[in-house]
Amino acid sequence: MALKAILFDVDGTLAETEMAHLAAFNRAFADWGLPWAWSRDDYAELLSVTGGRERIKYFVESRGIDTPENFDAGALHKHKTKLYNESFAQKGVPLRTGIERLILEARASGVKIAIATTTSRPNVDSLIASTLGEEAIDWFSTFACGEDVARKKPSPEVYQVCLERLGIQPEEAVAMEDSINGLKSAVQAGIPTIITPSSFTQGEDFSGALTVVSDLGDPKSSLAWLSGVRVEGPTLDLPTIRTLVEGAARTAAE
Ligand code: XBP
Ligand code: MG
Repeated sequence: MALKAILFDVDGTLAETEMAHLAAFNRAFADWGLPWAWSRDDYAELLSVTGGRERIKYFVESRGIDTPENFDAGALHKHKTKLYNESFAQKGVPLRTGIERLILEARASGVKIAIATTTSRPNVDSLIASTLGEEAIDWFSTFACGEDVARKKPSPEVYQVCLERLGIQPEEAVAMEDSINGLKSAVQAGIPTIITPSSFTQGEDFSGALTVVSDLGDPKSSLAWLSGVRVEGPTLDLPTIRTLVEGAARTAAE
C-alpha cells in the first residue's frame, strides 16, 4: 500500500519541549502557592503518565499529598498551559534535526502530514507557529490532540482518531514517535512506527518499532542507526520511509 500520511507526535519528536513543560508546571505550582517543585529526575519518572492533568493527579496520589480545599487539577493544568504558551513568546524551542526537511519533502510530494499527540492543542499551535511560521498550521491535514480523546497514549485512541479523520488505513500511514507510550499507541492502532528517542526517552524499550534512529539527520550531521531495520545515513528521507513502510506491509502479508 502506498504511503499517504506521516503522523507526527509532538513532545520529544518534533522538538525537545519537555524542559519547557517542566518549567511551566513549576511556575504554575508557585503561582498557586503550592510547595511543589519537580526536579528533572522527578519529571523523568512522572513522564510515564501522559497528559499534564493526569500527571498532576498521579503526583498528588502517588505521594499521598494532602491538597488544599477546592484544589482543582484541571484548573491548575489550564494555568500551566497558559504559562507554557506564554513562554514561547519569549523563548521558543527549535525543531529537532531533520523535522522541517521531512515536512517540506512530504508537502512537495503530496504525502499528508498530521499530528497525533497527548499534549493540548494550543501547545502544538505555539510550537508550529514559532518554528515554521503561522501559515504552517494549515499545512497539517488534522490535529488529533489530548482534548480529542477519552484515553491518552499508550491507548491507540489518538492515532485511531487521526486515521479516521484522514480517511486512510493504518498501513497507509507512518507514525513518528519518541517514547514507549507513543510507540505502544501507534502500534496498537496498526501503524508502522519510526522512533527518534528524545532526551527523556533514551533507553526505553523500542521493540516493535520499524526502525530506531538518533534523529532524522541532516546532510551535515548524520543520523545514527540504533535498532530495527538498518538505515544508512546521513538522513532519513521520504523515499527511504516509503521503502521501510512498504517492506513492513510485505512482511505483514507473508
Ligand atoms: C507528551 C506528554 C504531554 C506533555 C504535557 O505528549 O506527555 O503530556 O508532557 O502536555 P506527546 P499537557 O509526546 O504525545 O506529544 O500538559 O498539555 O498535557
Ligand atoms: Mg512524545
